Amino acid sequence: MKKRISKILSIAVAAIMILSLAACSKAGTNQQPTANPEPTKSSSGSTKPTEGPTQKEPSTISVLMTGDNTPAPDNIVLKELSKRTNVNVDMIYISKNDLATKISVMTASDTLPDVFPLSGSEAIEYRDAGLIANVEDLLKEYGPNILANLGDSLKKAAANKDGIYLILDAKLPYCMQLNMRTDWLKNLGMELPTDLDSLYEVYYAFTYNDPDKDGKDDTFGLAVGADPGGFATVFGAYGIPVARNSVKNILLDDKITIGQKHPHYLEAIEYIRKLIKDGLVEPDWGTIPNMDMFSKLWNGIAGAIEWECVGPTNNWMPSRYVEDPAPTFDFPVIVGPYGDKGTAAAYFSYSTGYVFNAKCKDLASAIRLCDYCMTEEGNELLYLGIENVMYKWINKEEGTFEYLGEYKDTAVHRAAGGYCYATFFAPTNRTEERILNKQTREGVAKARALGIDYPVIIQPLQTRIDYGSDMDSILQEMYVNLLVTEEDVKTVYDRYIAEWEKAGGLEWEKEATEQYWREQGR
Ligand SMILES: [Ca+2]
Repeated sequence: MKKRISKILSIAVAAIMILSLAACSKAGTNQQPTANPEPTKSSSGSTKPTEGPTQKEPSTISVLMTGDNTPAPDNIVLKELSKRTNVNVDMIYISKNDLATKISVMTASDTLPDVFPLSGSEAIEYRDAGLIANVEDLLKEYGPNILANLGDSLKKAAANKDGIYLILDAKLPYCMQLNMRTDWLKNLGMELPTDLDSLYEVYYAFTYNDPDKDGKDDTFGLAVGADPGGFATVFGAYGIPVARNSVKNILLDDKITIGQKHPHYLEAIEYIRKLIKDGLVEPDWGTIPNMDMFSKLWNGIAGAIEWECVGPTNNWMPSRYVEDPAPTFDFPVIVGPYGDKGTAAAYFSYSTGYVFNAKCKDLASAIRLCDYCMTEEGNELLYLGIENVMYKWINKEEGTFEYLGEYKDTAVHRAAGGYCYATFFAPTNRTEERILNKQTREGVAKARALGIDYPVIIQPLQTRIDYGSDMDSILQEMYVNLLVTEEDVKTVYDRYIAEWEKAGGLEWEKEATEQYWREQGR
């Protein structure tokens, strides 16, 4: 894939070089912008005088972004955005599946828009080909909100070693956490668990002590599947950073390795084995699809789930739950035997974002536009729409609002431009999080505050490209087998780790460690 893109790009760059050479020889001048440009011919052919700064007409800035909606081309949200920023926004909105092709075609035909999304490795190629702008100096003047949101993180992107080319997505992921039914705890006269022993006692009581008081043996402790993320809090109690679908890397004696090699990994495994053996968790955990796993929580069968709390206490609340009244939840913090707690920390993605076309005629306006989108006010416009026309706040502090009139219809709201552009230069404190209910917002903050730090390697590693999928499937198979094996757990573990090391793991550890310390400046 990477090779293919490089090839397309090098062809495109060659084509552009030929085109620009032709243009130069024809015009007899170079095309570098100057501080005080002479009157130039616009594309329509009319000659426009240079305007003074006070009466400057708004520039048109073209933007490419992806989404799953179908906003009307000239909708009121874009018009409002243009008005507020004094920039005419020319939005090209396409399906995510079409992005790679669209960028390739636009690159080849030299029609890239002023602002467009690129992955980190593509950004390096485009930077080296001279296609995207270094906006480091302009950001200081026109991008205060971008800098306030992303700050030092910008320099961590591999494309930004000698300038700032790639503006990262300011979104922070949600962290995994334990969501536990407090109405069941109340029925049982129990408190929120605080350590692994009291957690076991709660799961035991949720399974065997009729927490829903219906006289039937019809419940268990935890809704969970085969993803280690379903026990992220247990791993975290042993200091191992685990997120949804990923056990993170760790630093062990200054060397990068997998979280599965953490010295307390098998202790966490033994604890989980006991929960399974004693029947306290989803019995079909090895094979159950996510939706079926969730439904055990929604139907009052499971009393807890490890998931980002945005699901259990906000998005699913109350409509997904069959009980009336709906269950109540809290987020217990489980401290392990060595004092560890939490789940894998939330970091910005260092490899996705937007870039500015090196040929953009008004980079200052392009950055001003994007910077406004990275304010709470700008993101409110792009998510909720125009205040008091499309929506109104009921209680802004509480994050409650209502859509107005025809905009109550989601299709009408999105056709008018509401929601569609909400991810474009969204700030970290984005509207999507600000309209979560209070308990969920507090839960999100609590989970992030308890994040377990782990080493991040920014540059893609060749050993991951070569052996990544083989290595990952060995580790996933190991996890499931460790939880069910009748053999000695350590023997099984050693066998799988040896297999992983042979399948590329040792090579990966070497490359990852070297690359990590290089990126840390050692
Ligand atoms: Ca029962």
